Amino acid sequence: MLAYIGLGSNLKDPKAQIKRALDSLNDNNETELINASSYYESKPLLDIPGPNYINAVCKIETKLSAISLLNLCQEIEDNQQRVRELKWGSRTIDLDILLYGEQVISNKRLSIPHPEAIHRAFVLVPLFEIEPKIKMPLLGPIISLLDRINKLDVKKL
Ligand code: PH2
Ligand code: MG
Ligand code: MG
Repeated sequence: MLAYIGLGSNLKDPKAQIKRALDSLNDNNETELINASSYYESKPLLDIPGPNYINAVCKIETKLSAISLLNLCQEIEDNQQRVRELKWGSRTIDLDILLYGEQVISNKRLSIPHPEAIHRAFVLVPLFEIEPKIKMPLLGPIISLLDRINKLDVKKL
């Protein structure tokens, strides 16, 4: 299955955190990293005080089910000492499953396509960089989603 994961960090050397998470995804026997976007810098959402974020999006090929992939993402977050505090608080690393094939999933732990992320420049812009022709389940072509947001919210590094 092809899947896309959004990565974000605004603490403890964010670029290194993202690199380490990408390496962990690739080191797993059931997943292979196919491609990763450039890094993008943006302010925290809703102007919540804190350092700027670095975000990226990657494409993986995986044998894992969606829920096992979520478990893997949370393991990687735990390994990088992520502390779960405030909903929108600063974090060392955040891995969000954006898309899992063309599946639409909605249960207590998982909503795919990721309901909020896909309206955010720091997700759409890097996703567009690696997959400009992608059509999102329920949502349509990425290009029309991009038209509706402010692309200047993110700066490519
Ligand atoms: N993630 C959040 C909250 N705010 N802001 C930016 N710019 N990038 C993020 O990844 C981000 C955020 C919670 O996951
Ligand atoms: Mg997130
Ligand atoms: Mg998350």
